[in-house]
Amino acid sequence: GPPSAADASAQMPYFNLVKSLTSAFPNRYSMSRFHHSTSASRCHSRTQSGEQYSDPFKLGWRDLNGLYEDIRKELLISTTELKEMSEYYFDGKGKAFRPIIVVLMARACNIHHNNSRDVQASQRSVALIAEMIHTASLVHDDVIDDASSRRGKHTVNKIWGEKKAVLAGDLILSAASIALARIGNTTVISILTQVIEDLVRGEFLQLGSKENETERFAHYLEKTFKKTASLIANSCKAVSVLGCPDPVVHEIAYQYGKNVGIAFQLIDDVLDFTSCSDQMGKPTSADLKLGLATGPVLFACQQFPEMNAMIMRRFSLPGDVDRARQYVLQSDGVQQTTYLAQRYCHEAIREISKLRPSPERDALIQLSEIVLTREK
Ligand code: GRG
Repeated sequence: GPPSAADASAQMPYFNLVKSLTSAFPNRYSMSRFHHSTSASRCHSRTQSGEQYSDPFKLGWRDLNGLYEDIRKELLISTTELKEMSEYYFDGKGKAFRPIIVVLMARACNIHHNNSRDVQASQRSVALIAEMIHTASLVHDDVIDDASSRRGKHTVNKIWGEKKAVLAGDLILSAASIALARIGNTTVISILTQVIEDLVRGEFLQLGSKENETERFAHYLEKTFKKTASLIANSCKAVSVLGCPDPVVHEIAYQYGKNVGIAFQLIDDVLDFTSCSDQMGKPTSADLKLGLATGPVLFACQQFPEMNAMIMRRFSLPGDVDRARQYVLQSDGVQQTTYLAQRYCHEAIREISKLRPSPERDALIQLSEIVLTREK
C-alpha cells in the first residue's frame, strides 16, 4: 500500500508538523546528528539482544557469497554482445543493499518462526531476483533519463545505444522472471510481479503532470513508494512467506521494507543536493536537470514560495536549475527531508522490533540507521 508514516492524506499539516518539530528542537534534528556515526563505530556494535556482531553488510554477505556469479548463471545467453551488456552491472560495484536486506529478513523470520538459523535456497533466490529486477530498472531508467554514467562508469545506453539497452533490461527482467517461476510458489510470484507493475507506475508518475501544490507531496510519496520502496517491501514479504506461515509476520516484513525503502529514496533525493558526483558515481543535481521536484525542493518551496513557478515549468528556463539549487541549500529542505526519512526509519524499527530478538533482527535495525547516514 501507499506510504503511511507521513500519511499522504495529511500532507500539508505534515509540512507544518515537520517545521514546528525542527524549529522546536533545532539541535536534535540538525544535520550533524546524521553524520557523527562513523563506519568504524558501525563495525562492532552491541545489539538490542546483547550480542556483539559485525555490521549488517558483513552479516548479510555470509549468505550471499557468489551472488554475482549466480546471477550471471541465470543470464546464460549465447550472443556475445547481449551477454556482455546484461552482465555489465553484475560486477560487484553496486551496494547490494536489497540482497542484504532480503537475506537478513529471511533469517530474522526463520528464527522468529522456528529458531532455524539457515536461509532456504528459495529465500536466497529472492535476493538474486530482487537485485536483478533492480538492475533491469536501472538500465531502463538510464535510457529514459538519457544518463551517461552510473556507479562511476558509462551506462549501458551510452556504450551500446538506447535500443540495445532497452533489450538488455528486458533480458535481465526475463531471467528474473524465470528464476521467480522456478521457486514455484504462486504467492511469491504474485508478490514480486506486483513490484514490476509498481516500478512502471512509479516511473510513469515521475514523467507525470505538473500537479498543483496540495497534490504534490502525496504524488511525491506515492512515486517514492512505487519506484523504490515496493521492491524492498515486497522482497521482504516474499522471504517471510517462504519462511513463516503467519500473516502477521508477513505484514511486519512488508512494513519494515516499505518504511526503510521510502527512507532510502528520501536520502537518495537529499544526496542529489549534498553529495558530489565522484562520491555518487553519477552526476548530482540530476533531479532538477530532469525537471523533478523531490523532497528538498518541496520543503524549500514552503519557505520560498517563489520556487512554485520554477517547479511548475520543471526548471526549464535558463538558470532555473542553479537558482532552485541555491534556494534549496539556503532553506532547511535538506534537513526536513532527512528528518522525514528518520521518521520512516523509526517506523521500520518499530515494526521489526515485533520479531523475536536475533542478531539478524538487530542488523536490520542497524541497517535503517545506515540508510540515514549513508554517503552514496
Ligand atoms: C524494467 C522492471 C523495470 C522497470 C521499468 C525505469 C523503471 C520502470 C523504473 C525505474 C526505477 C528506478 C531506477 C528507481 C531508482 C531506485 C534507486 C534508489 C536506485 C539507486 O539504488 P542504489 O543506490 O544503487 O541501491 P546501486 O548502484 O547501489 O545498486
